[in-house]
This record gives sequence, C-alpha cells and structure tokens, in this order.
Amino acid sequence: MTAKLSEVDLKAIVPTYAKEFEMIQVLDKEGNVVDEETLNEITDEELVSLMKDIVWGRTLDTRTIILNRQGALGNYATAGGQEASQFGSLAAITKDDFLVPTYRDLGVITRHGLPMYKTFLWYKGHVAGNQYDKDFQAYVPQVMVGGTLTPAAGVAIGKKFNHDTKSVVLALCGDGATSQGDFYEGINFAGVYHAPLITVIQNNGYGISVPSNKQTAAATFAQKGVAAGIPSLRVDGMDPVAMYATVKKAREYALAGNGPVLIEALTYRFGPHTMSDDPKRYRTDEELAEWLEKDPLKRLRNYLTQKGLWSPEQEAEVEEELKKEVKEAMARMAKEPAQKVSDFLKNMFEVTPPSLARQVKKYEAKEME
Ligand SMILES: Cc1ncc(C[n+]2csc(CCOP(=O)(O)OP(=O)(O)O)c2C)c(N)n1
Repeated sequence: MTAKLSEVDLKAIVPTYAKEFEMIQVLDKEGNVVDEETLNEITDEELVSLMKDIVWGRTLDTRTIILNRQGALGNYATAGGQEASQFGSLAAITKDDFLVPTYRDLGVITRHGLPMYKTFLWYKGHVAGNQYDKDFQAYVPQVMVGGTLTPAAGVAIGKKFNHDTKSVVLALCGDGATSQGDFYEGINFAGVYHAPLITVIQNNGYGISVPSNKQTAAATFAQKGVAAGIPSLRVDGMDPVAMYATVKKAREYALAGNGPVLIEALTYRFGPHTMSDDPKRYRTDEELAEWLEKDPLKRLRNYLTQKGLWSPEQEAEVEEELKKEVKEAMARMAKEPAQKVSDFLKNMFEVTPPSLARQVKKYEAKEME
C-alpha cells in the first residue's frame, strides 16, 4: 500500500492512544474491587505481603525524613505516595531478578536485599554504600536522570545472550527521565534484542518543579515505548494490586522470550522532591489533597481490613520492626571507617588503570602522613 501526500492530514497523525492506554486498575481509591478477575489470580498471602512492604516503605520514608532533619543523613529524595509503583513492582520480581533503581527508590533496593546501613552510607556519599556483594542483583541507585535505562538494557541484553530464561531486569525511572537520550537509547536496544527488560516509569507529574506538559507534547508517557516496538501499558500507580499484577504479567511475558515491556505508573509524591525543595511553590494544596485521597497505603488497608486480613496491630508490628531496623542500621553505619580518597579511586574499575593507579599511590602516600 502506498499513500497520497495530498490525502495526508498532519494533524491526525499523532494518535492520542486514548483507548490503548486506558488506565489499568484493580482497586479504586476507596479500596473497592473494580477488576475481580485479576484479583482472583492473587492469593491473600501475596496481598498481605504487599501490604507489609508498603507499610515498611512508608515508615522508612518518614524515618529517613526525620534523620535528614536531624542532620544524621544526607539529602533525601522523598518517596511517600509512590509506594504502589515502587513496592508493587518489586513484589512482582524475585531476588534473582536485576533491579536498576533511581535516587528515589532507596526503599526498593533495601527491600530487594541491600543491607540498610549500606543504603544509609550511600546517602552520606560514602564509597562503602556503593560496594555490593557479588550475588546481589542490583546496580547502585542512579542519580543521573535517565541513566537507569542504558545499563539496564545492557544487563537485559546480557541475559538474552546468555540464554538466561529465569530472570529479568526491572528498571525504574521518572517521567522527567523519559526526556533524556539515555531513555530512548536504552528502550530502543532492549527492543531490538528482545531483551527481558521491564521499565516502570513512575510518572509523579513533575521533574522537580517542571510539570509533565512542559516535558513532553505526547499525550502519555506509555506511548514512548510504541516507537521502540515495545508493548506498553498505563497503570494506576496508586493501586498496589494493579501495579503488582501488571509487572507480574510483564515478567512472565519477558521470561517467555518475548522481549521488553514498558509501564507508565500514574503516581504522585506527597512530599518535596528532596529535602531542599518547597513543593508549595509549584503545586496547589487542592492538587495534593486530591492525590492524598488516592493513597496506596489507605487503599490496600481498606480492602484487606474489609476482608479481615489486616489489623492495626499488624500494621504497628511492621512499623516497630522497621524502626528497630533503622536504629540498628544507623549504629552499624557509625562503625564504618571514614572514607579515604584512595578508597573511592580504587572503587571505580574492576582493574585499576595505570593512570588512576598513579593517583591512588599519591593519595595513599598522603593518607599515611
Ligand atoms: C542528567 C541529569 N540532569 C539533571 C539532573 C538534576 N535533577 C535531579 S532530579 C531531576 C528531576 C527528575 O525528574 P523525574 O525523572 O520525573 O524523576 P522524579 O525526581 O520525579 O522521581 C533533575 C532534573 C540530574 N540529576 N541528572
């Protein structure tokens, strides 16, 4: 088939994808079931475990904000509100799957298995916070916006080349990250190689203070996957069950050798971008109030409480455990020897190149003085 240029209507060419990207939801904001079929595929144990993750994540966020204000930790990118897109996604993967998180996903990487004191060392800018056990399946949290996608695609392509049919890669990024070249390069190559990469774009509506409509003229972030030939979905990112079920489905699809899946999660951060940000300068109280009503924690709590699967006592237990974990992690962090310049120079390459080795020697001599 060929087309006649005179019949081409430029205005009609960019689809809105309104139908293709209808938002997937399982629980509505009150915690009522809107997709029974999907929910029936999930056991009560899985839902309770997901609830524990979310309460754990919310409590960690609250504690970390306090520690930052006390000056005990470095600057912090708050995560409250984004627990469904974070922990719903995490719950759908296993410890053998590879996680590529951003600076906002510190709770996620800790729940994936990074010792909490290492997470805290990362906040302090200590090199030991970047040194992981060889078996731990994750990269250090990426601060370069969009920078999760190229290494994530690399790991996924490696899995494909090595005929690994048992694990996938989960890469997280924000809506702002999708404006970066790295994002397109990463998803493009994952698409070309049919690599098992699941990308979750946590669309919280802002890149710091820049709203979505100033970042892209596209109607959705999900449609950015279409040009890379990647099945893409749009999910209620405040619905923990929808996130869990969608990432699980994407994982099965990728494990079957079909290639990547891209998911746009519609979410919101309740707090500031980081502790040095004042969101009141670019968001209204009404907007925040609207999103607070969609709170993923309240939503799953309502549903599980109705079913008799969750109680305030269970919630308090998770909170107490987390607080204990934080206390122990802070004590362990304090025992870490102060870092030396030579330590982080040595941490950059598996085999230190000669030019760097010379610098290491120079610093080591100074450090001995
Ligand atoms: C390459 C690069 N440019 C700019 C920054 C500064 N910066 C830090 S966070 C951020 C906004 C990112 O927004 P988004 O990807 O939506 O993620 P969110 O912070 O909302 O989770 C920017 C511009 C950076 N860290 N890296």
